[in-house]
Amino acid sequence: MVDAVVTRLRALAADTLAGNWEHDHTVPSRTLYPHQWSWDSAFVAVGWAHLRPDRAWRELRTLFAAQWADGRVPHIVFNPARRGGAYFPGPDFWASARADGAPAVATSGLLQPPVHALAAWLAHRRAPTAQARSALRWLYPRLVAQQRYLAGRRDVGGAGLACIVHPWESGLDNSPAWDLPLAAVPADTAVLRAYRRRDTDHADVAHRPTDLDYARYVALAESYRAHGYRDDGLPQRHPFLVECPLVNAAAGAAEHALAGIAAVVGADPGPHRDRAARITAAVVDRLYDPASGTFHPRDVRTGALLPARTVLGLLPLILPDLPRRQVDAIVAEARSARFGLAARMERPLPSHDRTAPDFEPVRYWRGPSWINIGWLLWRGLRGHGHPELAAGLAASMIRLVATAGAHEYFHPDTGAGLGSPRFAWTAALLLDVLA
Ligand code: 9YW
Repeated sequence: MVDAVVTRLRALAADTLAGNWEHDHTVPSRTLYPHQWSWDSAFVAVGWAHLRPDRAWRELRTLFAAQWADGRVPHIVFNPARRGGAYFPGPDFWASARADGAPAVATSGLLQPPVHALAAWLAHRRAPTAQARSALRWLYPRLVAQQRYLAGRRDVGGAGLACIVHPWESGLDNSPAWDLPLAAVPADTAVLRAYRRRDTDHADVAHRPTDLDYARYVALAESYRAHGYRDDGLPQRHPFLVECPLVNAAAGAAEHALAGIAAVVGADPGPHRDRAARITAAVVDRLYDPASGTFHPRDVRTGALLPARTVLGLLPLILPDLPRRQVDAIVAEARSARFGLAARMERPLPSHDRTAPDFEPVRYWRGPSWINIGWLLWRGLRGHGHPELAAGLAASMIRLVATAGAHEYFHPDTGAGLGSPRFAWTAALLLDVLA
């Protein structure tokens, strides 16, 4: 790539991250998302590590300072200076102060994919300074507690995988992956009369989840909140319980990262390696479908795999110890017309099977291309010996940002920028891809 383009992109990314920095964390977007989001912070830390490692560590420390007593890392930490401002559902809705074990600061009660140990490990590898070691010493027991929560209270299915209780926990809110289990959640858009959606103040309605989606999101969150966000008895009372390939692949990758971190902080890496192997085996055993040749979420309420072939199916590739058979299957799925991965990509990687009847090119996680997903797959391809495909994907991601800017997501045919125009993880992960 031409040096001038790389220099311009690095400057754009640095400027976007600096513009979204908010005293001790980075907001995903100044307009749409004015608080701290969990997995955004992990991606953002990977980017800050290239520019200002102090901010990478600050970002993670701020997030983990809001960890709950049971180990869960909340998916949103509300900035008290912004009060509820401009985001729904805000702190009054979540009412975390009323739940046992919640931190002093207001948070949501849900989680997001646990990509934080990986981010901390990458940040340390980039700049292994005394500051980084000290941050890792502080983070290590907290990252371990996060994993313990997932492997313990959230193992609702009893097979060694974590369950999500809400589509928001997958990070891919309105992915077609969730259509079937969501359809079973009783909800009526009338519930929204009590609230006001704020996302559609800032983004095109056609690019966002629908009102019916939101009614179900609210119903699920209210159901979890009604029991103080406790996880005992979920099968008897909670209408959405799913084992997600991304959340569990991230948990497995986290154990690999924790093995590395343990060695730095003087702890024993062995148990992390054992747990990593168990998670990978459970992901393959429970979520791989030999008939479709890809991974699917499993609905714990019905016991069935969910049939949609979304990009979630490709993400177990981030597991360093994924067996060769499943690696080959994912690569074949990614190279198929459904996702179009190639050493020279014609179009960006979509978030859903582009040949499916429910593929929607502008609606959020139902088709558009996202840089965080591309980055995860890019890492997986490099780790499993596919440098040409990884380079093709990287070139496609760089082209998107070079042409449209650091958008939240992109049109999967034209590459046009969609959603927030100055989005933190797009900037952060671009820096990593360019490095
Ligand atoms: C929402 C902040 C978050 C991401 C999620 C994404 C979206 C919040 O924004 O959820 O209100 O729609 O789906 O992955 O963390 O960037």
